Amino acid sequence: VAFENDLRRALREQQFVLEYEAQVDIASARPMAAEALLRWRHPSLGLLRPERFIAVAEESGLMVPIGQWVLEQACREARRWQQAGHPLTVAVNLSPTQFLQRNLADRVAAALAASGLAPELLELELTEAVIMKHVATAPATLRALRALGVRLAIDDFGTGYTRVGHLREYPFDKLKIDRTFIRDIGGDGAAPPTAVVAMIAMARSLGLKVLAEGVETEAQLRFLTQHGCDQFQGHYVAQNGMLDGLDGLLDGA
Ligand code: G
Ligand code: G
Ligand code: NA
Ligand code: MN
Repeated sequence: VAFENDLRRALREQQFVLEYEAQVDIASARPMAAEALLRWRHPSLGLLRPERFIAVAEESGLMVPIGQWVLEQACREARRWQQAGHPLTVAVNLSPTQFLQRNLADRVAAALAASGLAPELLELELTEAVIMKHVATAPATLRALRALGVRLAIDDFGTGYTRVGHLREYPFDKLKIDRTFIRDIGGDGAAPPTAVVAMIAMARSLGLKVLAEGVETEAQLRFLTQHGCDQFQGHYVAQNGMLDGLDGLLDGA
């Protein structure tokens, strides 16, 4: 397939870039972490988001080397933030095929070693779907990653069917509430966001930090604050000057 060859060339010719979305601590109103979001600077189509190419990358096996590049680049950039006096955690998304690699923990360790980044400053995001698809192997993989000292977050929470029992057994540090739930907070005639309240309560009872994705409005942030949410990310952050002081550090390269 031509498209697959384009992806191969993109990797070789370094056409991938990372953009960063800050994750803000609600209590201090300070950015504590940044999520790396993959983009393809396509020579003729412009900047492409992952939904345009991740399916083909996964099917062709190319998501493993692309994901490794993401890990290494994110660790390098986080190390640079630290050296600039801003020791933010960097959050990296792991794809299903990456999660299935037998030597995943070794690959992560290699990215840390190459960059000199402390493991505590790397957080790996796994979706509910990935974990549930591999319930048999997930616990061992998660434990191997956690043993490196990196943080683990469960992504897009609420969109899948994770059982609370599993959450209790798995060594997660953070639960990220999917933005589809946040969208409904404070809208006209919106149903009361009981699901959000329940997810925050559940995360706290399991000792997990809880982050809300896709926060865009003051009303949403107020609601989350009142209900004990720990962190948030979304367009609200940049639009309200909450990145002041980072001086373009998160612009990527
Ligand atoms: O915001 P954006 O359009 O970039 O994200 C679309 C989706 O792609 C999100 O679900 C996000 O988690 C995912 N994504 C972004 N970057 C990466 C990446 O480096 N690897 C993987 N596997 N998924 C990513
Ligand atoms: O959870 P995931 O990794 O899929 O989320 C990243 C996606 O969310 C990216 O596509 C990013 O561009 C998008 N995104 C980030 N902040 C916001 C926001 O405040 N509102 C909406 N609608 N999308 C957002
Ligand atoms: Na994510
Ligand atoms: Mn998500």
